[in-house]
Amino acid sequence: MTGIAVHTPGSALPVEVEAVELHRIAMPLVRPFETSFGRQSARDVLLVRVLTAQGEGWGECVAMADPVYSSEYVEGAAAVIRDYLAPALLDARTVRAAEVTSVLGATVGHRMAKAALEAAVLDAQTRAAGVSFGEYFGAVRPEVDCGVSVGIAPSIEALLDEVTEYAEAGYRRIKLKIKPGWDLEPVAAVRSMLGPDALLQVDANTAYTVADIDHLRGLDDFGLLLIEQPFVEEDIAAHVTLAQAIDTPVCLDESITSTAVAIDAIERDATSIVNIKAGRVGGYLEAIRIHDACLERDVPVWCGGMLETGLGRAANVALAALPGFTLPGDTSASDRYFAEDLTESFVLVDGRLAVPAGPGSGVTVRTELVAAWRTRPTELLARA
Ligand code: SMG
Ligand code: MG
Repeated sequence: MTGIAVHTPGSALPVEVEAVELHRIAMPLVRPFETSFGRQSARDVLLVRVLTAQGEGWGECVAMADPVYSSEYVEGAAAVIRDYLAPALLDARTVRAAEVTSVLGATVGHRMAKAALEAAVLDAQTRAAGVSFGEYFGAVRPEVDCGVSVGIAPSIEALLDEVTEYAEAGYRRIKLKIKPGWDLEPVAAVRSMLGPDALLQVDANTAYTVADIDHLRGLDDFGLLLIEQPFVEEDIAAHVTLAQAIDTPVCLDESITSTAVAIDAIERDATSIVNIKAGRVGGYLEAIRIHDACLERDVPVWCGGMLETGLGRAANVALAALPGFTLPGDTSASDRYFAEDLTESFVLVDGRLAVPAGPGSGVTVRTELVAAWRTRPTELLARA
Protein backbone atom coordinates (compact mmCIF):
# COMPACT_ATOMS: atom_id res chain seq x y z
CA MET A 1 0.00 0.00 0.00
CA THR A 2 1.31 3.44 -0.82
CA GLY A 3 0.21 6.97 -0.20
CA ILE A 4 -1.48 8.35 2.85
CA ALA A 5 -2.86 5.49 4.85
CA VAL A 6 -5.47 6.77 7.24
CA HIS A 7 -5.73 3.80 9.58
CA THR A 8 -7.47 5.53 12.42
CA PRO A 9 -10.79 7.30 12.13
CA GLY A 10 -10.30 10.97 12.96
CA SER A 11 -6.69 11.28 11.79
CA ALA A 12 -7.84 13.49 8.91
CA LEU A 13 -10.01 15.77 11.08
CA PRO A 14 -9.04 19.43 10.73
CA VAL A 15 -7.53 21.63 13.44
CA GLU A 16 -8.56 25.19 14.25
CA VAL A 17 -5.40 27.31 14.12
CA GLU A 18 -5.40 30.08 16.75
CA ALA A 19 -1.81 31.32 16.57
CA VAL A 20 1.60 30.60 15.07
CA GLU A 21 4.83 31.03 17.02
CA LEU A 22 8.29 31.37 15.48
CA HIS A 23 11.28 30.23 17.51
CA ARG A 24 14.86 30.76 16.42
CA ILE A 25 17.67 28.79 18.03
CA ALA A 26 21.33 27.98 17.36
CA MET A 27 22.82 24.55 18.01
CA PRO A 28 26.59 23.99 17.87
CA LEU A 29 27.69 21.08 15.64
CA VAL A 30 29.97 18.44 17.15
CA ARG A 31 32.30 18.99 14.17
CA PRO A 32 32.20 21.51 11.31
CA PHE A 33 30.37 20.27 8.19
CA GLU A 34 31.96 21.27 4.86
CA THR A 35 30.35 20.87 1.44
CA SER A 36 31.07 22.40 -1.96
CA PHE A 37 28.98 25.37 -0.70
CA GLY A 38 31.17 26.10 2.30
CA ARG A 39 31.61 25.20 5.94
CA GLN A 40 29.22 25.45 8.86
CA SER A 41 29.88 24.96 12.56
CA ALA A 42 26.45 25.66 14.02
CA ARG A 43 22.87 24.98 12.94
CA ASP A 44 20.70 28.10 12.85
CA VAL A 45 17.19 26.63 13.18
CA LEU A 46 13.74 28.11 12.72
CA LEU A 47 10.99 26.22 14.55
CA VAL A 48 7.28 26.78 14.03
CA ARG A 49 4.69 26.02 16.69
CA VAL A 50 1.00 26.12 15.85
CA LEU A 51 -1.48 26.60 18.65
CA THR A 52 -4.82 25.05 17.78
CA ALA A 53 -8.08 24.40 19.57
CA GLN A 54 -7.12 20.69 19.40
CA GLY A 55 -3.60 21.16 20.85
CA GLU A 56 -0.17 22.27 19.71
CA GLY A 57 2.02 21.10 16.84
CA TRP A 58 5.70 21.71 16.03
CA GLY A 59 7.48 21.91 12.69
CA GLU A 60 11.13 22.48 11.76
CA CYS A 61 12.20 24.62 8.82
CA VAL A 62 15.19 23.07 7.01
CA ALA A 63 16.41 26.29 5.37
CA MET A 64 20.11 26.94 6.03
CA ALA A 65 21.49 30.19 7.48
CA ASP A 66 22.59 31.31 4.00
CA PRO A 67 20.97 30.84 0.57
CA VAL A 68 23.62 28.39 -0.70
CA TYR A 69 21.90 24.99 -0.91
CA SER A 70 18.83 26.68 -2.41
CA SER A 71 17.47 30.21 -2.62
CA GLU A 72 15.82 29.84 0.77
CA TYR A 73 17.53 30.86 4.02
CA VAL A 74 16.42 31.07 7.63
CA GLU A 75 15.86 34.81 7.89
CA GLY A 76 13.93 34.80 4.59
CA ALA A 77 11.81 31.84 5.72
CA ALA A 78 10.92 33.64 8.96
CA ALA A 79 9.97 36.75 6.96
CA VAL A 80 7.75 34.94 4.46
CA ILE A 81 6.01 33.01 7.24
CA ARG A 82 5.46 36.20 9.24
CA ASP A 83 4.24 38.33 6.31
CA TYR A 84 2.43 35.85 4.05
CA LEU A 85 2.14 32.23 5.14
CA ALA A 86 1.03 32.50 8.77
CA PRO A 87 -1.61 35.15 7.90
CA ALA A 88 -2.99 32.84 5.18
CA LEU A 89 -3.09 29.89 7.57
CA LEU A 90 -4.74 31.99 10.30
CA ASP A 91 -7.31 33.25 7.80
CA ALA A 92 -8.21 29.71 6.81
CA ARG A 93 -8.89 28.99 10.52
CA THR A 94 -9.92 25.35 10.13
CA VAL A 95 -7.44 23.33 8.15
CA ARG A 96 -6.25 19.80 7.50
CA ALA A 97 -2.57 19.12 6.80
CA ALA A 98 -3.58 17.96 3.32
CA GLU A 99 -5.04 21.43 2.64
CA VAL A 100 -2.04 23.49 3.79
CA THR A 101 -0.38 23.57 0.35
CA SER A 102 -3.48 25.05 -1.25
CA VAL A 103 -4.11 27.45 1.66
CA LEU A 104 -0.56 28.79 1.17
CA GLY A 105 -0.77 28.58 -2.63
CA ALA A 106 -0.97 32.33 -3.31
CA THR A 107 2.71 32.55 -2.33
CA VAL A 108 5.04 31.21 -5.02
CA GLY A 109 8.02 29.05 -3.99
CA HIS A 110 9.32 29.21 -0.39
CA ARG A 111 8.82 25.47 -0.10
CA MET A 112 10.93 25.03 3.03
CA ALA A 113 8.91 27.69 4.86
CA LYS A 114 5.65 26.08 3.71
CA ALA A 115 6.88 22.62 4.70
CA ALA A 116 7.55 23.81 8.26
CA LEU A 117 3.98 25.05 8.62
CA GLU A 118 2.55 21.90 7.08
CA ALA A 119 4.62 19.76 9.48
CA ALA A 120 3.33 21.75 12.46
CA VAL A 121 -0.31 21.33 11.34
CA LEU A 122 0.33 17.65 10.63
CA ASP A 123 1.77 17.24 14.13
CA ALA A 124 -1.21 18.97 15.79
CA GLN A 125 -3.74 17.04 13.67
CA THR A 126 -2.23 13.59 14.17
CA ARG A 127 -1.51 14.15 17.87
CA ALA A 128 -5.16 15.12 18.39
CA ALA A 129 -6.17 11.88 16.65
CA GLY A 130 -3.63 9.73 18.53
CA VAL A 131 -1.97 8.64 15.27
CA SER A 132 1.78 8.58 14.61
CA PHE A 133 3.43 10.10 11.52
CA GLY A 134 4.50 6.57 10.58
CA GLU A 135 0.89 5.34 10.62
CA TYR A 136 -0.39 8.44 8.84
CA PHE A 137 2.29 8.28 6.13
CA GLY A 138 1.85 4.53 5.52
CA ALA A 139 5.13 3.25 7.04
CA VAL A 140 5.77 -0.42 6.41
CA ARG A 141 8.73 -0.98 8.77
CA PRO A 142 9.44 -0.15 12.43
CA GLU A 143 13.02 0.97 11.81
CA VAL A 144 15.04 2.35 8.90
CA ASP A 145 18.53 1.73 7.51
CA CYS A 146 20.80 4.70 8.07
CA GLY A 147 23.66 6.23 6.18
CA VAL A 148 25.88 9.16 7.04
CA SER A 149 27.00 12.16 5.03
CA VAL A 150 30.70 12.93 5.43
CA GLY A 151 31.89 16.46 4.78
CA ILE A 152 34.97 17.58 2.87
CA ALA A 153 37.91 16.97 5.23
CA PRO A 154 41.15 18.89 5.72
CA SER A 155 43.16 15.86 4.49
CA ILE A 156 42.67 12.30 3.23
CA GLU A 157 43.96 11.04 6.55
CA ALA A 158 41.38 13.07 8.49
CA LEU A 159 38.68 11.80 6.11
CA LEU A 160 39.66 8.17 6.67
CA ASP A 161 39.57 8.71 10.45
CA GLU A 162 36.09 10.17 10.25
CA VAL A 163 34.79 7.42 7.95
CA THR A 164 36.30 4.80 10.27
CA GLU A 165 34.43 6.30 13.21
CA TYR A 166 31.10 6.11 11.34
CA ALA A 167 31.75 2.61 10.00
CA GLU A 168 32.47 1.46 13.57
CA ALA A 169 29.27 3.14 14.77
CA GLY A 170 27.41 0.86 12.34
CA TYR A 171 26.26 3.20 9.57
CA ARG A 172 25.10 1.10 6.62
CA ARG A 173 26.17 3.53 3.90
CA ILE A 174 28.74 6.29 3.57
CA LYS A 175 28.21 9.39 1.44
CA LEU A 176 31.21 11.58 0.64
CA LYS A 177 30.87 15.23 -0.25
CA ILE A 178 32.94 16.00 -3.35
CA LYS A 179 33.95 19.09 -5.33
CA PRO A 180 36.56 19.82 -8.02
CA GLY A 181 39.93 19.10 -6.41
CA TRP A 182 38.35 16.76 -3.80
CA ASP A 183 36.90 13.81 -5.68
CA LEU A 184 38.74 10.84 -7.24
CA GLU A 185 41.52 10.71 -4.68
CA PRO A 186 39.42 10.76 -1.48
CA VAL A 187 36.85 8.39 -3.04
CA ALA A 188 39.63 5.95 -4.03
CA ALA A 189 41.11 6.09 -0.52
CA VAL A 190 37.75 5.44 1.19
CA ARG A 191 36.83 2.64 -1.21
CA SER A 192 40.15 0.91 -0.63
CA MET A 193 39.80 1.26 3.14
CA LEU A 194 36.16 0.00 3.27
CA GLY A 195 36.54 -2.77 0.70
CA PRO A 196 34.41 -3.52 -2.36
CA ASP A 197 31.15 -4.42 -0.59
CA ALA A 198 30.57 -1.26 1.45
CA LEU A 199 27.76 0.98 0.22
CA LEU A 200 29.41 4.22 -0.90
CA GLN A 201 28.05 7.25 -2.77
CA VAL A 202 29.07 10.85 -3.49
CA ASP A 203 27.33 14.23 -3.45
CA ALA A 204 28.64 17.23 -5.42
CA ASN A 205 25.99 19.80 -4.47
CA THR A 206 26.10 21.34 -8.00
CA ALA A 207 29.88 21.96 -7.98
CA TYR A 208 30.60 20.68 -11.53
CA THR A 209 29.75 21.60 -15.13
CA VAL A 210 29.33 19.52 -18.28
CA ALA A 211 32.98 20.29 -19.05
CA ASP A 212 33.81 17.92 -16.14
CA ILE A 213 32.01 14.87 -17.58
CA ASP A 214 35.18 13.10 -18.71
CA HIS A 215 36.70 13.64 -15.30
CA LEU A 216 33.58 12.42 -13.50
CA ARG A 217 33.72 9.18 -15.49
CA GLY A 218 36.74 8.40 -13.35
CA LEU A 219 34.26 7.70 -10.53
CA ASP A 220 33.11 4.58 -12.41
CA ASP A 221 36.19 2.76 -11.03
CA PHE A 222 34.86 2.86 -7.47
CA GLY A 223 31.59 0.93 -7.58
CA LEU A 224 29.50 3.81 -6.25
CA LEU A 225 25.77 3.51 -5.52
CA LEU A 226 25.23 6.90 -7.14
CA ILE A 227 26.48 10.40 -7.81
CA GLU A 228 24.20 13.06 -6.38
CA GLN A 229 23.50 16.43 -8.04
CA PRO A 230 26.74 17.20 -9.91
CA PHE A 231 25.31 20.16 -11.86
CA VAL A 232 23.25 23.27 -11.20
CA GLU A 233 19.67 22.52 -10.19
CA GLU A 234 17.92 24.01 -13.25
CA ASP A 235 20.01 22.01 -15.73
CA ILE A 236 18.16 18.71 -16.10
CA ALA A 237 19.63 18.32 -19.62
CA ALA A 238 23.21 18.30 -18.33
CA HIS A 239 22.31 15.42 -16.01
CA VAL A 240 20.83 13.51 -18.97
CA THR A 241 24.13 13.96 -20.81
CA LEU A 242 26.10 12.73 -17.80
CA ALA A 243 23.78 9.76 -17.25
CA GLN A 244 24.46 8.67 -20.84
CA ALA A 245 28.22 9.02 -20.38
CA ILE A 246 28.76 7.36 -17.00
CA ASP A 247 27.98 3.95 -15.48
CA THR A 248 27.48 5.33 -11.96
CA PRO A 249 23.75 6.06 -11.46
CA VAL A 250 22.87 9.76 -11.37
CA CYS A 251 20.64 10.89 -8.48
CA LEU A 252 19.04 14.33 -8.27
CA ASP A 253 18.59 16.25 -5.03
CA GLU A 254 18.43 20.07 -5.46
CA SER A 255 16.67 19.77 -8.86
CA ILE A 256 13.68 17.83 -7.52
CA THR A 257 11.28 20.47 -6.22
CA SER A 258 7.93 18.78 -6.92
CA THR A 259 6.28 15.58 -8.13
CA ALA A 260 5.98 17.03 -11.64
CA VAL A 261 9.70 17.81 -11.80
CA ALA A 262 10.53 14.36 -10.43
CA ILE A 263 8.40 12.62 -13.08
CA ASP A 264 9.89 14.79 -15.83
CA ALA A 265 13.48 14.10 -14.70
CA ILE A 266 12.79 10.36 -14.49
CA GLU A 267 11.13 10.23 -17.91
CA ARG A 268 14.06 12.10 -19.45
CA ASP A 269 16.52 9.67 -17.79
CA ALA A 270 18.22 12.50 -15.89
CA THR A 271 17.90 10.57 -12.63
CA SER A 272 17.59 6.85 -11.96
CA ILE A 273 17.39 7.24 -8.16
CA VAL A 274 15.76 10.12 -6.27
CA ASN A 275 16.78 11.85 -3.04
CA ILE A 276 13.56 12.90 -1.28
CA LYS A 277 13.65 15.80 1.18
CA ALA A 278 10.30 17.04 2.46
CA GLY A 279 11.52 20.61 3.01
CA ARG A 280 12.83 20.96 -0.53
CA VAL A 281 9.48 19.91 -2.05
CA GLY A 282 7.13 21.88 0.21
CA GLY A 283 6.19 19.27 2.77
CA TYR A 284 5.87 15.62 3.79
CA LEU A 285 2.68 15.10 1.79
CA GLU A 286 4.34 16.18 -1.48
CA ALA A 287 7.34 14.02 -0.48
CA ILE A 288 4.95 11.06 -0.22
CA ARG A 289 3.52 11.84 -3.68
CA ILE A 290 7.06 11.80 -5.10
CA HIS A 291 7.69 8.51 -3.33
CA ASP A 292 4.51 7.07 -4.87
CA ALA A 293 5.43 8.32 -8.37
CA CYS A 294 8.90 6.77 -8.05
CA LEU A 295 7.58 3.47 -6.70
CA GLU A 296 5.17 3.25 -9.63
CA ARG A 297 8.13 3.71 -12.01
CA ASP A 298 10.49 1.34 -10.14
CA VAL A 299 12.81 4.22 -9.27
CA PRO A 300 14.46 3.68 -5.86
CA VAL A 301 14.33 6.60 -3.41
CA TRP A 302 16.14 7.49 -0.21
CA CYS A 303 15.56 10.11 2.44
CA GLY A 304 17.88 13.10 2.37
CA GLY A 305 18.83 15.20 5.37
CA MET A 306 19.30 18.88 6.19
CA LEU A 307 21.06 18.56 9.56
CA GLU A 308 17.68 18.38 11.27
CA THR A 309 17.15 18.46 15.01
CA GLY A 310 15.29 15.52 16.52
CA LEU A 311 12.04 17.18 15.50
CA GLY A 312 12.68 17.08 11.75
CA ARG A 313 14.59 13.81 12.09
CA ALA A 314 11.52 12.13 13.62
CA ALA A 315 9.43 12.99 10.56
CA ASN A 316 12.25 11.98 8.18
CA VAL A 317 12.56 8.58 9.82
CA ALA A 318 8.79 8.03 9.51
CA LEU A 319 8.98 9.01 5.81
CA ALA A 320 11.94 6.67 5.24
CA ALA A 321 9.79 3.78 6.50
CA LEU A 322 7.63 3.90 3.34
CA PRO A 323 8.06 0.95 0.96
CA GLY A 324 9.93 2.74 -1.85
CA PHE A 325 12.76 3.88 0.43
CA THR A 326 15.00 0.97 -0.44
CA LEU A 327 18.37 2.71 0.06
CA PRO A 328 19.77 3.93 3.40
CA GLY A 329 19.04 7.62 3.95
CA ASP A 330 20.91 10.58 5.41
CA THR A 331 18.95 9.81 8.55
CA SER A 332 21.86 9.74 10.95
CA ALA A 333 21.75 9.52 14.74
CA SER A 334 21.45 12.72 16.79
CA ASP A 335 25.10 12.49 17.86
CA ARG A 336 26.29 12.75 14.25
CA TYR A 337 25.64 16.51 14.58
CA PHE A 338 24.67 17.42 18.11
CA ALA A 339 26.05 16.79 21.60
CA GLU A 340 22.52 17.31 22.90
CA ASP A 341 19.39 17.09 20.76
CA LEU A 342 16.30 19.26 20.96
CA THR A 343 14.11 16.18 21.51
CA GLU A 344 14.69 12.62 22.68
CA SER A 345 17.94 11.48 21.03
CA PHE A 346 17.89 9.26 17.98
CA VAL A 347 20.33 6.44 18.71
CA LEU A 348 21.75 4.11 16.07
CA VAL A 349 21.12 0.44 16.82
CA ASP A 350 22.62 -2.00 14.34
CA GLY A 351 22.83 0.78 11.75
CA ARG A 352 19.15 1.64 12.08
CA LEU A 353 16.90 4.20 13.74
CA ALA A 354 13.49 3.34 15.18
CA VAL A 355 10.43 5.04 13.71
CA PRO A 356 8.80 6.96 16.60
CA ALA A 357 5.56 5.25 17.61
CA GLY A 358 3.85 7.95 19.67
CA PRO A 359 1.17 10.34 18.36
CA GLY A 360 2.21 13.04 15.87
CA SER A 361 5.95 13.30 15.31
CA GLY A 362 6.32 11.06 18.36
CA VAL A 363 8.97 13.29 19.91
CA THR A 364 8.72 16.11 22.44
CA VAL A 365 10.44 19.45 21.89
CA ARG A 366 12.41 20.27 25.05
CA THR A 367 11.16 23.79 25.58
CA GLU A 368 13.82 24.46 28.24
CA LEU A 369 16.41 23.95 25.48
CA VAL A 370 14.48 26.19 23.07
CA ALA A 371 14.71 28.86 25.80
CA ALA A 372 18.40 28.21 26.46
CA TRP A 373 19.43 28.16 22.78
CA ARG A 374 17.20 31.01 21.61
CA THR A 375 18.91 33.64 19.40
CA ARG A 376 15.87 35.89 18.75
CA PRO A 377 12.78 36.76 20.77
CA THR A 378 9.79 34.45 20.14
CA GLU A 379 7.37 35.90 17.59
CA LEU A 380 3.68 35.33 18.23
CA LEU A 381 1.51 35.65 15.12
CA ALA A 382 -2.22 35.77 15.77
CA ARG A 383 -5.31 36.66 13.77
CA ALA A 384 -5.66 40.44 13.48
O1 SMG B 1 21.24 15.75 7.61
O2 SMG B 1 22.94 14.40 7.51
C1 SMG B 1 22.31 15.38 7.12
C2 SMG B 1 22.90 16.20 5.99
C3 SMG B 1 23.05 15.40 4.76
O3 SMG B 1 24.61 15.95 3.11
C4 SMG B 1 23.55 16.21 3.60
N1 SMG B 1 22.76 17.20 3.14
O4 SMG B 1 22.91 18.01 -0.31
O5 SMG B 1 22.26 16.25 0.64
C5 SMG B 1 22.72 17.38 0.71
C6 SMG B 1 23.10 18.03 2.02
C7 SMG B 1 22.41 19.36 2.16
C8 SMG B 1 22.81 20.11 3.38
S1 SMG B 1 24.43 20.67 3.40
C9 SMG B 1 24.42 22.22 2.71
MG1 MG C 1 22.55 16.39 -1.67
